[in-house]
Amino acid sequence: MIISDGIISYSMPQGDRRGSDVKFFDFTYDGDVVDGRLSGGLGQLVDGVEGVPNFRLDVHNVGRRGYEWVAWKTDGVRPADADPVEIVFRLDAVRSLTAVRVHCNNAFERDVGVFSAAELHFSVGGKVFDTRSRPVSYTAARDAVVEQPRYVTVPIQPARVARFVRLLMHFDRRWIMISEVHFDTGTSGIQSPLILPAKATEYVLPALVCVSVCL
Ligand SMILES: [Ca+2]
Repeated sequence: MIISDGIISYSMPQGDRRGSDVKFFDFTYDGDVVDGRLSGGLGQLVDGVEGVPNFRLDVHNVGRRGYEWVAWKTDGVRPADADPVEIVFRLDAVRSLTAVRVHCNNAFERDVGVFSAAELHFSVGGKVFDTRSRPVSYTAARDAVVEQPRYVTVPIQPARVARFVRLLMHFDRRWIMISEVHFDTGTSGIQSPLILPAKATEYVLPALVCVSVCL
């Protein structure tokens, strides 16, 4: 099984089709796929492969154009009125988290854009979120100049301790298209992530040094 940044599984809706020939699915997802929902597994969001700007290319010759991207579209409503895309991540242990980084396409000429806003909700046990802390809200500056994909960093300050993270991404344009998600883990000065027992009570840490654990 792939393990990236301590992520042992993520759950989310399956990606959408674009036209008749391009599917922005998570093709390598190894969990359950039921009625368009993925749960309990890992796939292309943590495989280390980033998408290229032109999502209509098959740059790796896998027989699928845009293979690196997983994408969702608004369902006939204005982007501002569409439900956000929700992804719930399960980590291998309770960790202190200082940022989430999402690799996004911004091909706005084709109605693809970085999310307008993101929210992060935290839980130790996975059933109840935000019992001891408020969600993190982040507003992304709209870029209508550069279409190049980029990592969008959602800072978590102060750091939050959690084993489950719910990420909500709000639409800015008709499509949200992502290819990687990474978590940054705070440390207390040592070169290893702070990992607490799963039974630890959720609490807020003071601001810590942000050290990427992207492997
Ligand atoms: Ca990927």
